[in-house]
Amino acid sequence: MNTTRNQLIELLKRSNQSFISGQELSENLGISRTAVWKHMKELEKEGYQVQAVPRKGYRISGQPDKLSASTVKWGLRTRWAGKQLFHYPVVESTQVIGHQLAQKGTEEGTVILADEQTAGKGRMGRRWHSAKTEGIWMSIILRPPILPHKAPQITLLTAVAIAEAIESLTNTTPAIKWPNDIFFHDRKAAGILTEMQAEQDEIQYIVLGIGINVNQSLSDLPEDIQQTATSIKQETGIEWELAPLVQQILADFETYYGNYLLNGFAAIKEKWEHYGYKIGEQVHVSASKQEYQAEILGIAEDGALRVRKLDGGDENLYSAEIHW
Ligand code: BT5
Repeated sequence: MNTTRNQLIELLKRSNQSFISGQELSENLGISRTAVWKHMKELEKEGYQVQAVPRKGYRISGQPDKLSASTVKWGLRTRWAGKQLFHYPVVESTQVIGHQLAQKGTEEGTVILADEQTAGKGRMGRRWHSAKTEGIWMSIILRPPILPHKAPQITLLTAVAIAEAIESLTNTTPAIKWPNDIFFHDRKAAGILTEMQAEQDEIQYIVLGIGINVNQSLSDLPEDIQQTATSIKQETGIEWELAPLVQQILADFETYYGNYLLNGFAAIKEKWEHYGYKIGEQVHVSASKQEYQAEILGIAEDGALRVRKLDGGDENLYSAEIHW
């Protein structure tokens, strides 16, 4: 989104419901009054209700409920997450765009959003179903000053931020299934994909992918995941606007990520365990060619999954699939 539009949105947001004159906007933005008028027309095309009253100026009296760079910016309360934001109607995958931008040096916190992905990616070459306007399909570019082997901790703290954001907005409590899934009642509603470009002891960048099913009915989901997936709408019985959810996730993410960089992962462990799925229960573990039944104990201070095997032996898992 271009910077003039960003600034215009900031000014309109600040003036809240009162009018702001074309003159004031033009002076603040350093553009002509005709250019201001053109920007207001663009906002109108995006679905904003713009009131233009002679001698008073402009006022926004209504916002569209669809996702766009402007609607996300409008209520965004972050310092850096999503300050630069790109929105596309259709992409192959927001991850692909994230990598392209990150390689060009794009700043940390840049967000890529899409209404629809034609080749949404899961982990290990799996597909992520990302139908049009029914969910949040988003990638965030990060440049954390941490060692590459710690990158999985970013997945875990992101899961906490998503769980908290969903809970605070929708009043339903999700669970986090280690390492990267958000669940409701044994069904997956969201997944996280953390892709990294790194050298031996330095992360160049991370493209953090977040996929959340929001407004899908069961029949909107492809048949192969109808028994295993859900959406926030299916859990709450109502449709949700996407922009406020994106804003809340970015705000919570910014807090957890900032806290993590300052204080390390141990500070997040307790929060994670609060949402942790199947803690204290028996699950099936597939880990590096080993398969066994184990009880989930929680996570370690470095984010490893702590399990107790049936023979009593404890293990800390860094890479494994959990089934039940
Ligand atoms: C994930 O992989 O859960 C990571 C998903 C990340 C998606 C986001 S969307 C924005 C960004 N751009 C991308 O291209 N990707 C990221 P994994 O744990 O491997 O789970 C994949 C499995 O989840 C699939 O094999 C299906 O079984 C199931 N699945 C696919 N689409 C789903 C959906 N919409 N809802 C629930 N389950 C789904």
